[in-house]
Amino acid sequence: MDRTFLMVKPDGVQRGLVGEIIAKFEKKGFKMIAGKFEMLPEDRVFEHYAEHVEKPFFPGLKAYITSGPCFLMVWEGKEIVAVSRAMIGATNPAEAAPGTIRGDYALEIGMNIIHGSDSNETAGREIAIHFSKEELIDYTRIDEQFLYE
Ligand code: DAT
Ligand code: MG
Repeated sequence: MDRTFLMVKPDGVQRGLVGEIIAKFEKKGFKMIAGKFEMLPEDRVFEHYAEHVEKPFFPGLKAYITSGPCFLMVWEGKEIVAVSRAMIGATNPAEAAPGTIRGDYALEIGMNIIHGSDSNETAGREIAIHFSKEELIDYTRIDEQFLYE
């Protein structure tokens, strides 16, 4: 089954959106297999955003992402990487479609509420940065027989 790394960023936590965001993915039928609430340590910020470290917005991004606690999760389900990216919406909330998380709850690119991995390869990399194998819980959701044919 496909997996992805999702993280409610400090603005999402501060604005009380963690529960609502989890509910969206739960109701879709995806399964949370790991979750933790923490301040991101600096070394993991550099690893996580390796592709952006040299970009002009990185100092602001680093300050924002370490400004408060985040809620980090691993989720599992059919084609979850593409589907969760669609549910999250465009990087710039001003361009994100209504109905998406960023489209409904955010205004600015520098505070866009949630992170989601952008490919299966990225998901594997990001899960390994933030979670140990022991933290990923293998279990069956009781409604799986009505979600998968
Ligand atoms: P996404 O989070 O949609 O995968 P990304 O990987 O291109 O987007 O960028 C990571 C984060 O960096 C993004 O959520 C917000 C910030 N960011 C990206 N481009 C930016 C820009 N031009 N100005 C300010 N922040 C930016
Ligand atoms: Mg990205």
